[in-house]
Amino acid sequence: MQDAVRQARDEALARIGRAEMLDELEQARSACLGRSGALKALMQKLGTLPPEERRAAGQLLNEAKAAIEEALAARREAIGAGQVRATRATLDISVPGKCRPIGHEHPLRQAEAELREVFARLGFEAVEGPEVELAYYNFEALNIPAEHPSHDSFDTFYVEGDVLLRSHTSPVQIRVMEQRKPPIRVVVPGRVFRPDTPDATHSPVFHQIEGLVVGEDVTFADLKAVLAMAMRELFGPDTQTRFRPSFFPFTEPSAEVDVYCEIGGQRRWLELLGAGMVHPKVFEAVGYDPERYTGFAFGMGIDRVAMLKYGITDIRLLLENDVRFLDQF
Ligand code: YSA
Repeated sequence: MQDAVRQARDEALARIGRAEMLDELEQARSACLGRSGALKALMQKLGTLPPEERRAAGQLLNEAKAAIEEALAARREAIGAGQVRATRATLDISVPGKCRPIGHEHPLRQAEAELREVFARLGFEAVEGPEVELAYYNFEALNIPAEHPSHDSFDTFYVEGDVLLRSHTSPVQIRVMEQRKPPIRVVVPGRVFRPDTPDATHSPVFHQIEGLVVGEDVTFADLKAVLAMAMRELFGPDTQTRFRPSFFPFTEPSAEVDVYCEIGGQRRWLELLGAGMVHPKVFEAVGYDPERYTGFAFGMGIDRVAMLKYGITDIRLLLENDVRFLDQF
């Protein structure tokens, strides 16, 4: 009897050890502890043994049952934790692999990167400046005196005193010229802020790329050539560009530049940038000799470039961060 118990126990433990799936484990359990299992049959036989043998065999049976139950619990845990490699049903090599979604650059960043590239090819170095700026750089040094009505066209969020959120990237012109001597050829991409009412082409937070070229005989013709070339690089060889006379206190003469394009199925001119020849007062503010140096500058809306490039009809879509929209670019 005792040999039969040991044999049943060893067989059960071996079978439990081989089980790789929960249903196999269940079969092992019922084959030994189930109603018609091996151990159950031996227990029933116990009553037929002479009393002197019965005690020892009973004890052995109890020990075998405890060992089997312990082995079952340990194996169940191992299968559940995935430590045992499932070799059947769960391994289906025809199931497609797990695809981790990879993000991509925001369309505004893509437009900015392309602008940096286009201007790099035209010989411009990219620099950056602070978003929180002093009124002196945003206004006074650019020949916009505090009491001057042109302040209004660059409506501003003030932080405190004469500290503000820059309303354009033009203050970086001053910072660059304070630090360097001509020749200068830089672009300055960055975020700017204005209390503009949001609509399809205006946002209170938007992006500009400033351009500044200073040298000994820089002319308006250079400005036109650089901008026309940049627009063709950005939007294709047939792109039409229009210069309209305008006014900026920091340029003389000044122009606004539009690009002819299709927006929402309609072809029309969209204003992309302001530009002009650097005003002599600006050179004086940074200690450059206005008799010796001339220069041109421009400030372009990056959000508007993204709208044109990607056919986006409303600027607000760019800043809502709706992945369903952004996924398309
Ligand atoms: C002009 C002469 C220079 O020598 C240098 C720069 C400039 C540009 C000047 N600093 C400026 O900010 N002009 S601007 O007010 O006309 O803005 C330039 C461009 O920014 C616009 O042409 C437009 O493309 C974009 N923009 C302006 N307000 C915007 C906006 N884009 C989105 N939302 C707004 N609220």
